[in-house]
Amino acid sequence: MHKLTCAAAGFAAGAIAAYVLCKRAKGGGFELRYFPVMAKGLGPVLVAEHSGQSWKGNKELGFIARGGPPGKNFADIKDTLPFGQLPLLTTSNGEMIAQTTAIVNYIGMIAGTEGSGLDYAVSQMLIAEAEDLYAMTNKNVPTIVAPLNQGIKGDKAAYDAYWSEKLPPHLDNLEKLCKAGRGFHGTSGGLYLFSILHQLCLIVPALLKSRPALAAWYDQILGDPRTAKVLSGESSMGAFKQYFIEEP
Ligand SMILES: N[C@@H](CCC(=O)N[C@@H](CS)C(=O)NCC(=O)O)C(=O)O
Repeated sequence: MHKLTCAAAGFAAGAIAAYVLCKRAKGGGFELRYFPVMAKGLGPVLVAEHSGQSWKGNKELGFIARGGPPGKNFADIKDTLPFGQLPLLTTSNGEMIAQTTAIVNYIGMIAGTEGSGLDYAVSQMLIAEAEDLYAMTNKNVPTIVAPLNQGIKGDKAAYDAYWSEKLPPHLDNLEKLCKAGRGFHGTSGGLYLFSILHQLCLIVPALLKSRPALAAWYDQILGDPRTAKVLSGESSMGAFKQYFIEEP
C-alpha cells in the first residue's frame, strides 16, 4: 500500500512537472534548466544571453536541480525529458529541446546568431570541436564530483598526457582556423567553444598564451558585458560552479 502511495505520488510529481514545463514557457521567450555547474550549461546560457532573445533560467524559474520544490527539481522532471538529462530548453510553445548542441543551434537559429555563409560553417565546426574537447576533458580531468581513477576517468598519467600531448594539437588547429578566417566572432558556435575553453583556462590560466589569435578572440568574448553577467551569476540562470578542476 505504501509502495503504491509512493508510486502514485511519483506519478503525480512527474505529471505536475510535465504540465509546468509545458505551460511556463508559453508567456514568450524560452526557458533553460541545468545543474548549477558550468559543464554543459555555460554554453547554452552564454548563447542565450548574447542572443538578445527573451529567456528565463534556473534562478528566475525557481528551478533547483537537486532538492528544489516539487516539479522544480531534476528528479521530478527527469522522466519527462527527451533523453532524461539536462540541459533542457523549453520553447514558448512548451516543446522540450535537449542535447546541448541542439539547444545552441536552436537559439542561434531563432536569434540569427548562427552566422551565414562561411561564418555558419565555421560556427558549426566550432560546435563539433567543442564537443570533442568536452569529451576528451571529461575522460581525463577530474570534476567536483568525479576524481581521477573513477568511472570513465583516466589516471594521473592520462591527466598529464591530456595537457601536454592531447590538448595542444587541438588548440594549434583552432589558432590556425581563427587566424586564417575572419575570426570566430560571437556566433553561437563560437560562444559554445568559448564555454569549454573558459573551463580549461580556469585550470590553466596561461593555456592560450602562445596562440595569439585565439587568445585575442577569447579575451574579447570574456570582456563582453553579457559574458560578465553570466559568469558573475547575475543572469537569469544564477550562479555556476566550476566543474572541471586541477588534479589535486
Ligand atoms: N549529450 C548530452 C549529455 C547531457 C548530460 O550528460 N547531462 C548530464 C549532466 S552534464 C545529466 O543530465 N546527468 C544526470 C543524469 O544523467 O541523470 C548533451 O550534450 O546535452
